[in-house]
Amino acid sequence: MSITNTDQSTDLTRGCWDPCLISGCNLRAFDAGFLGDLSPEDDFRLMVFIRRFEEALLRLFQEGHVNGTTHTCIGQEYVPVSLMPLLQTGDFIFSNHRGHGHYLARFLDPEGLMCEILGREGAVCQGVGGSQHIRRDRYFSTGVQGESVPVAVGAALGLKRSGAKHIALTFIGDGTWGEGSVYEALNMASLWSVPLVIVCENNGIAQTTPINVNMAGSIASRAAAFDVTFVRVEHQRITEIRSQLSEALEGVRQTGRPLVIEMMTQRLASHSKGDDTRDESEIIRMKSRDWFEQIDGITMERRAKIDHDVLHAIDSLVECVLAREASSWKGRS
Ligand SMILES: Cc1ncc(C[n+]2csc(CCOP(=O)(O)OP(=O)(O)O)c2C)c(N)n1
Ligand SMILES: [Mg+2]
Repeated sequence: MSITNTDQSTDLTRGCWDPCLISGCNLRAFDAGFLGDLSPEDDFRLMVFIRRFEEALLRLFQEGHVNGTTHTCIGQEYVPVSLMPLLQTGDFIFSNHRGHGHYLARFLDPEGLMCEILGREGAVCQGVGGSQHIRRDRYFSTGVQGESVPVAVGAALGLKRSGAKHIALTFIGDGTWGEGSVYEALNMASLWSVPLVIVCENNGIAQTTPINVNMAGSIASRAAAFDVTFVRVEHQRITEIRSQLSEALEGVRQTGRPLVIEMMTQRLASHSKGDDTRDESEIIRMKSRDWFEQIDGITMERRAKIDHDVLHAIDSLVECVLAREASSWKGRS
């Protein structure tokens, strides 16, 4: 099977990934317009999918199959899963080094992403981007902290000039508020009134540095200094997050004013691979608060069934991707 990514004119060789291997058979990439159709099971399935995909990546790294590095969003999966259905095809998304969940929730393309990270035929960016540097349609990721915010301001300015009611949304971490480019960008976004949304995934740590030793003041007061609206989300309940944020995002579309969203979250795995200096008791405490343990509205049996099916689908995906030839750069067409 061949899927043409029209915006990039990239022919992606496909064939490893069959969403129907997973119970419910309605795992799909998010796009605006079907928020009402989403059930707690749909959300759970996608979050479990992202988690198991990344756990497989960590194993593949250990086995020497991953080129470059990789960072997982284990613990934070609910952030993109809550947000993506609030976004539209015409919106820009700028992701960061911890971006697999952002990509999977946007496109549901585990095959293209895994091929990209492993450098195999079928890779979404022909294997030259790896884990951190993906471009597909209006989705971009970068491993350079703070790079995306000024670029997103430019995209937002373009949207404003075109008259489209779209937004440019960028995911950053709490530690990325240490980059000066973020402030230059916020200043211009506010002065120019452009539809920029910064989503800060505040997991309280930047690599091995806890937030209390790297940030004076607060993210709220930094947004206020630039006269930018600020919203904080303090829990992991997806439906409530969507109700809280849909109005705020609609406000950005209508007024064109920027917005900062702080999502209080937790990183359950190491920063990258095996580089966690946090105390074991802290990890245990965080795991007891993990969304996986707290999700409502799905029986234990259903959870186990979904998880089992997801694991099976991912095992098949890994086997199939590993059997592929190495990807090769064919240039831009
Ligand atoms: C400009 C720049 N400086 C340093 C790094 C190395 N680096 C990668 S991620 C990271 C910490 C990021 O912390 P945070 O913004 O809180 O995001 P998190 O990793 O917690 O998701 C650092 C220092 C980088 N990628 N880019
Ligand atoms: Mg952080």
